[in-house]
Amino acid sequence: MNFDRKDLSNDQLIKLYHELVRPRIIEEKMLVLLRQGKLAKWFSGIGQEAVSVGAAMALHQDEYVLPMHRNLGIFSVRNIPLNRLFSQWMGKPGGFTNGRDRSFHFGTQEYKIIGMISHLGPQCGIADGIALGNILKQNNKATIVFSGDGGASEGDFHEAVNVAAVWDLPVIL
Ligand SMILES: Cc1ncc(C[n+]2csc(CCOP(=O)(O)OP(=O)(O)O)c2C)c(N)n1
Repeated sequence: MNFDRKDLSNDQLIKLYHELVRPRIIEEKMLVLLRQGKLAKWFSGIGQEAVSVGAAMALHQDEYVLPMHRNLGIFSVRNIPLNRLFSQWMGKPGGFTNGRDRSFHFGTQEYKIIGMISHLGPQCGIADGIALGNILKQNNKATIVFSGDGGASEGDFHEAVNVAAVWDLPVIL
């Protein structure tokens, strides 16, 4: 089979592969903990790793990402120490919400990740705001926001897409 490697070096391809495998290994561990009843819930992104990993790797570390519930690859590519991530998901101190909860709905300014808004749709508008802020500050940065089919049936989604287009915002959805 002819593999189209574009102009990527062996080192770049190996790095991409490692970044793809890392969230898969984390997920497999989380699914075991879920079945053992040690975890309340987990949203699997198995098979979708490349969506998050590719997006995160295309960005600079100081560009904001607004992930959804299946975007573990965003967190792993940003190199958040695993002990902090697992502490967060297990509701232990040392995570990002000091053990107050054990969900994916957390953000961290340190890693330029905005915590997911539970309601599908509204975080697209937040991405517009971040992108507008970057334009006003003349920062040449992109912003990535994730949304699924669920969000696409919400009015917030359509307003945000419209605003991004009308204001020519550097938002990737
Ligand atoms: C406005 C709103 N309605 C309903 C929900 C409940 N809810 C959470 S995730 C989800 C499904 C999301 O579907 P999709 O975006 O296609 O992603 P998937 O989970 O299928 O990967 C729903 C309906 C919600 N969070 N917000």
